[in-house]
Amino acid sequence: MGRPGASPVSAAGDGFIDVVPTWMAEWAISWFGTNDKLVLGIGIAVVLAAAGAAVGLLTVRDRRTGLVAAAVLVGVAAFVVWSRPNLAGADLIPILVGGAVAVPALAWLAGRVADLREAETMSTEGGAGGVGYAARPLSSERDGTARRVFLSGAAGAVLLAVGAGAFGRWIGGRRAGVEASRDELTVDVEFAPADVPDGADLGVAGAEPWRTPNDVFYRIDTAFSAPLVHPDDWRLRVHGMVDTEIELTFDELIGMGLVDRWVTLACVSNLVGGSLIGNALWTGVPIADVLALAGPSPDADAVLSTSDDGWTCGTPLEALTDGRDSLLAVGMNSEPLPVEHGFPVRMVVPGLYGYVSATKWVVDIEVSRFDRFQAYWSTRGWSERGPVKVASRIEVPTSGGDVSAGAVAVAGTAWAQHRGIEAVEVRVDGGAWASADLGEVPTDDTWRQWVFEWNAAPGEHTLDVRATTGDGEIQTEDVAPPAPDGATGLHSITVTAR
Ligand SMILES: Nc1nc2c(c(=O)[nH]1)N[C@H]1C(S)=C(S)[C@@H](COP(=O)(O)O)O[C@H]1N2
Ligand SMILES: [Mo]
Repeated sequence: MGRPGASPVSAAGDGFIDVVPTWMAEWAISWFGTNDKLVLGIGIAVVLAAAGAAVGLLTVRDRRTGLVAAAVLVGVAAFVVWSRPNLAGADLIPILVGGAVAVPALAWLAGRVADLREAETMSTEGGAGGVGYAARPLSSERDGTARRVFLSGAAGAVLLAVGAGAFGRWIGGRRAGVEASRDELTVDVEFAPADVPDGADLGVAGAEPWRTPNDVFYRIDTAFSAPLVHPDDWRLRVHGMVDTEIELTFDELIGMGLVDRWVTLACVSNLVGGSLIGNALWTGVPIADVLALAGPSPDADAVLSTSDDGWTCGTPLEALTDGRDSLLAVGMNSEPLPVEHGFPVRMVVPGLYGYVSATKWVVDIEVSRFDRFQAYWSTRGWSERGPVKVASRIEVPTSGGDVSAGAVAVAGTAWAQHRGIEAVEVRVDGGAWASADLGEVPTDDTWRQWVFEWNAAPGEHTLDVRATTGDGEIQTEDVAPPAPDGATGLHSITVTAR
């Protein structure tokens, strides 16, 4: 299963994400949110450009050392790509083609620089030799020619390198065989319309919609470029502590029967009041049905799932078999899963943070025990289990903004997936908690909208919100950071009524 975009930048990005310290990855996620990869990409491009410039300077000073350094740089890039868990041999092609062009180009350029130097030396000598004015125009002409040759050569080399990179990618794409373009990545499934249930969306202007459109749904993963997996090539292997090991094709999977379920997905890295959360109608096959085909051992307590690009995730077996709507999803809001959200198949488990449940591009399910493995984020200090913590946020009015004194609609969302939200309360200027009105919800597995009619007196005010779960837990005021198992604390805003 080939991946596109095996440019040195995306390859370095993938490798970098694997070796970067957890705190840095988390910092990037919390500061840049979904744009963390863009920032990483720019950073890597800058580093590569700097390394290239350094090698260039080195070559000018000492040709042999510089060329060896250039070859080493190409070798390192090839190694980073090669060490990726989802290596396709074709991924190496752009780097090798790029290297094959770049090193000779560098050697040639170094030769032109030497000419330039020589020309400069001659013009200086001309002056020093006292031959006077006659020598000047001649040598500066020579100087100018050498410079023109060098500059056009350098420009040519840059073009050549870019062209070689593009050619390498194209060849790599052909070689990878499937290398499906995104348009080809579709599935033969009729999806039910994702109509928002009556009363779920309170429609307050400025509040988040109850159903999150796919194109604005938050995205978190360690894949610098999303794996492109063709449904015809997709297989799901179910093995480990089971009676019978099984392997399913895409058609076999969807042939087991599709259901549609609203589930709100949340990231453990979400900050209080943050937006790493979204709600969608997922279409898929109950994971319990697939597990039942294999027959999990009574000694098993966990499932280790793995994505096409080698990311791993540990989920309590119970959360997949206790009757909740845990799915192997193929659809999102009446469409095939977008590539970024796990096409063609991903896991969705109500009530657990994404890092312990929501494996995108899932290809392998191993029934196991928590004492036998550590998954991707657990090895980086995050909690082995990640049940979603109850949370609530204020979406309107905007913090720091102005409102007109009088009736103000304060609104937002609260969530405690799989336990549900029973109440939301708002507190103005540290006073008594007052109940908000709640939107309808189809199940306990989604977030719930709320609205509070506030009679704002002129002046500056602080508003806090808290939620109570279906099983009676009141959201704590205690402040905790996202690591290791989810942030807590109350979302608070300040507004000025005029
Ligand atoms: N293959 C893969 N699946 C993954 C991840 C990942 O890094 N790789 N990240 C997980 C995390 S941390 C979250 S919060 C959810 C986010 O899903 P989304 O990007 O569709 O919103 O995907 C989960 N599934
Ligand atoms: Mo996450």
